Amino acid sequence: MNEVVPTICRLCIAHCGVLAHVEDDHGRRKVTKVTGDPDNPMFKGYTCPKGRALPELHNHSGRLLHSLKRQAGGQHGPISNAKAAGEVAAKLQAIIDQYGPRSVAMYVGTPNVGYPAAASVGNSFLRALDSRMFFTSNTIDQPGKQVAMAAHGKWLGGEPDFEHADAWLLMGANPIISKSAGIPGQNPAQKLKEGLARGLQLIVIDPRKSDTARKASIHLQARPGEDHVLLAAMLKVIIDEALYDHEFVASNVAGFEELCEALAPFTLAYAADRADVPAAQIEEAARVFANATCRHANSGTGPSFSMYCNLKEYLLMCLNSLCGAYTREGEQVTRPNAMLPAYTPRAQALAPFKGWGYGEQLRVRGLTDTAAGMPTAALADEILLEGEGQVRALLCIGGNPMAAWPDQRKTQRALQQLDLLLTFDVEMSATARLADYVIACKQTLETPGMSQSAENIKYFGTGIGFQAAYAQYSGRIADPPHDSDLVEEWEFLYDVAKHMGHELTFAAFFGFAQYVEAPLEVMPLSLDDKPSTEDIYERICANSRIPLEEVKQYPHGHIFPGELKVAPKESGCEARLDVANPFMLQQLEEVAGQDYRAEQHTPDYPFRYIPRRHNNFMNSAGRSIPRLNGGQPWNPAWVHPADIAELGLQEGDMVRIASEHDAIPAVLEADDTLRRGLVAIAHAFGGLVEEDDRYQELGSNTGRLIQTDKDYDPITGMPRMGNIPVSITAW
Ligand SMILES: Nc1nc2c(c(=O)[nH]1)N[C@H]1C(S)=C(S)[C@@H](COP(=O)(O)OP(=O)(O)OC[C@H]3O[C@@H](n4cnc5c(=O)[nH]c(N)nc54)[C@H](O)[C@@H]3O)O[C@H]1N2
Ligand SMILES: Nc1nc2c(c(=O)[nH]1)N[C@H]1C(S)=C(S)[C@@H](COP(=O)(O)OP(=O)(O)OC[C@H]3O[C@@H](n4cnc5c(=O)[nH]c(N)nc54)[C@H](O)[C@@H]3O)O[C@H]1N2
Ligand code: SF4
Ligand SMILES: [Mo]
Repeated sequence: MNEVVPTICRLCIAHCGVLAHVEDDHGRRKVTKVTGDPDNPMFKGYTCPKGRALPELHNHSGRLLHSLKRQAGGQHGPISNAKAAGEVAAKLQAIIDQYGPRSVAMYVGTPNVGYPAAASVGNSFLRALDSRMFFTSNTIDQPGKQVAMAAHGKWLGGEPDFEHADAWLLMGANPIISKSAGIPGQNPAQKLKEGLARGLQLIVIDPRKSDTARKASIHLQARPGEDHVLLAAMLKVIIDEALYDHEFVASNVAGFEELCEALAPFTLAYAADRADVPAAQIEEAARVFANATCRHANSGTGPSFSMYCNLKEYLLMCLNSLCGAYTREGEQVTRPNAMLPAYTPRAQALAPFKGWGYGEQLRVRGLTDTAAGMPTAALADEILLEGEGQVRALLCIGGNPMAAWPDQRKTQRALQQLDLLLTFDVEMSATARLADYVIACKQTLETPGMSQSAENIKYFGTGIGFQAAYAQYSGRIADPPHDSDLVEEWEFLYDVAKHMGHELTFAAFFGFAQYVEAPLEVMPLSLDDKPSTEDIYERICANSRIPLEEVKQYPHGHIFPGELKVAPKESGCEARLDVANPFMLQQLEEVAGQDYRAEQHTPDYPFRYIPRRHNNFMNSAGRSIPRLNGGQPWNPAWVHPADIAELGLQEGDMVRIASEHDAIPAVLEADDTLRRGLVAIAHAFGGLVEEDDRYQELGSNTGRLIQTDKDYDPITGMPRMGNIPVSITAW
């Protein structure tokens, strides 16, 4: 049975169509090699190192083959999934009986993009318990995108096609590596190359000459954290020089005059001094963007982490709206639906909507539910803070709080205090090591997959998704390892719900809370008749524009025909894109009033920590695979070579990186792509707090440098996770 089977890599949201080489392993289908699929019309043979390591990820010796339960002595011992489901049901019931439903919280992490049923059944499970404490990694990622969309509104014609653009602005995104921000993720390096060949002007704002910035026509290698100042100055140039789209603004934008007034302090000289880039460069970037005919501006995680995440995203939206940088009436829609329901994109605004201050209230920092979801940065406090409503049980679906949440020390204290910590994982993550139950899961190639999630991402404002009516479905192509007892996340929760006597109803959700393109499909999952994952996917796709059966006819994926043009504005539509949201303008005023020179001058902590991603790892996943870590399982601290020399240190030295809040060990590595005075470290590494001396095996946890309750966003609770003042000293 040696076969080459087309399937989908679901490690990241790009969802590349790949070929899996499957061999017979004593009656089990085992994946031995993954390569690009030249017959896939969207990806045309493209993969990345992580996708090619799928066989190792599925078969490595550290993979969990059985679920585990923490024993009395603290060690973990195996438990069957059937038994674990019964025990967990009883424990949850006891906790709810004693403390109420709010004491149970759920956290959903990044790998869920590969499992369309997991998060929706998870959400349904929590609602069945009557808890609203549902958190995701979104509020420690780019929550400003959804918050800003609520404040600004959204253009329902969508964004222009990168492949026809003559200018593009990327603020703190490195899509060549991340495949997840700002430009389409299907072989982004090739897409950029083609763009540059046709004369695309790429504008990048990044303190680092990243793989993407290296290709830029204009690279503003600014100080981190000053993106909103640069955007404000660019907007001011565009307004002062009357370069904006007068007709678009007159018919679709509200608040123009107030915005002009609020931008007054942000002169070129001010922005140039504050962000430390030449004024002429900011001016040129503004002119190039405004004068292009097909363009858009988008961002990634860098600016999101360095404070004012909502304001930065909001000003990006203002830039797009003043320039009318959208797909307009009669033009071809960039992201038509295939596995999502058919819809009519219109040349009109979706009016702003309430984006925060509603739903479940947190007990700390005045935080509430938001358009981006519940503030995850405050969940550790919700666990630690005693009193009514205290969280006592946490269920993690494919997430790793110990690696990813801000303030690792506090996170560990919180996780250790829980009455019940359950995590679904495929290996013994740092979080799993603290868990009462570690539920061992099937991996992507052992479950069916479909491209719908990668299509759905367009609603999150990340500028990615498929630029065509592309769809692919893959059945299960590998079997779980011999002698294993693995489940899918949704199935385990279904079994727990059944023990508790709760019927689950889950909603297939297309769009976002305030804007749903197709009627919500609410589907009961009968307790008497357990569906299969395939049944659930069929139901999720019940209203797909291209029926699932038809998608299945094309195992290598297919671009379905059917041009979709932006329809005219509905008669009577008065919705406008708001460029003068009071909260945002108040933040702009606050920024203008800051003593920025004092804030930038932190002599005790002379460096600034900034985040960046590593090509070979997907957050904390992949670190244990020699093929991916190349024998170096730690994450170095990248510093400019001149700074290393000035510190009297050398590459390879072990150093102490300290913020005002905490400190971590790290290994120095020279990187001359950085601005001077910065230290960049990839996130999601590290073991437990007490394991710093194992840094060469486990890496350094950047979350430790972050304080959650000092500098934080008042809406999403996201703390300063970048542009953190730090010092570097020999260990
Ligand atoms: N300091 C700092 N903090 C950050 C960031 C940063 O840049 N710097 N980035 C933030 C961002 S953008 C994000 S999205 C979050 C990420 O936050 P998380 O999503 O919580 O972190 P991951 O490391 O992606 O956690 C994934 C976990 O799922 C497990 N896993 C892998 N594959 C599977 C699978 O197939 N099934 C199951 N059940 N589990 C699986 C992995 O072993 C790992 O334990 O972190 C945020 N935190
Ligand atoms: N290979 C790989 N791919 C991934 C991931 C991974 O871990 N590895 N993680 C996935 C996840 S969860 C996400 S959210 C996406 C993220 O995707 P991206 O946002 O593209 O992530 P990064 O590659 O870290 O790029 C962030 C850039 O911001 C810059 N930067 C840092 N601080 C600032 C600042 O204050 N202002 C500006 N303008 N720039 C700044 C950094 O130098 C860096 O080049 O990637 C996804 N894809
Ligand atoms: S880009 Fe993402 S989906 Fe594509 S092969 Fe790499 S990890 Fe997999
Ligand atoms: Mo992320």
